Amino acid sequence: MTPPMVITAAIVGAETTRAQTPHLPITAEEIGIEAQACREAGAAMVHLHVRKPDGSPSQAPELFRAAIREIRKRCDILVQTSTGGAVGMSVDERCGPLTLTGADRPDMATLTTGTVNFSDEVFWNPRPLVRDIAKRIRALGIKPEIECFDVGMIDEAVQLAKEGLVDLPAHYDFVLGVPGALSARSDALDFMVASLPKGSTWTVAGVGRFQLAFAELAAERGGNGRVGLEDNIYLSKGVLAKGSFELVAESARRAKAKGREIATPQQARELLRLG
Ligand code: KMH
Ligand code: ZN
Repeated sequence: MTPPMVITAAIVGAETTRAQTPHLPITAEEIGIEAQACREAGAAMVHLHVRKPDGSPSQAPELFRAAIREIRKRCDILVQTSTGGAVGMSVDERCGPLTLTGADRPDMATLTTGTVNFSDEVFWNPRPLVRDIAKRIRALGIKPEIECFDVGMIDEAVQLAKEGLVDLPAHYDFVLGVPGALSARSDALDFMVASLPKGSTWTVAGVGRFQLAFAELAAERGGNGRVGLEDNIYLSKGVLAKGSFELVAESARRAKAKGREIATPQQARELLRLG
């Protein structure tokens, strides 16, 4: 039987600006309110970045702590913190949220396993840096989501498992449609899925106009979907989403139309083997 679909809401990101959409949450309270709305719309997890008060991206632990507290006081949604941050950040900066422990500890953290062109910039992930982040995620006792912008990043996760830095079966997120990287094509998604080690779980994050269509494809193929303002600000052509929650609601509606149940945070915890 096909398991319930885990919807992840990428509610902040590092690149989306308030000039592009007034609906982007920036303060801890705005992030908490948006996370709750996404939970009510069907999301089981938030993929979390944070911003300084001026809206610029940050990986500061105190900003993550404040946002996580605002989220957790409102709802039971799982919190996956970014270790990607924004292009150009140092590894220590990127790993800021991995210093949070106790009640503030994230449920998951991202781990990108290779370097990729990221629009006109480079998202820099050389192998020693990937191993450094993998060790810090492991030391915190949480599970990584392997961020794959191309298929070689799946193979690198297998290599990390051989080195004892990642456990298999792992959970992967395929980011498709970043300008300069692998485009959002259904055959690319199929190749990614076919390249996974047995027992893996996966999510797809389609960028821009591909977002909802790829969450729907994931629903059809038994996978999971990521939507939200980090990757796409439009609900339909020219119509801004009033928040990530509208994108979550639409992908939940489409998934249900394909016969998929929507996972609760507790079900997501079990399906993704978060412990
Ligand atoms: N902002 C991108 C450069 C992640 O969160 O792990 C990287 C990113 C991936 O968003
Ligand atoms: Zn991110």
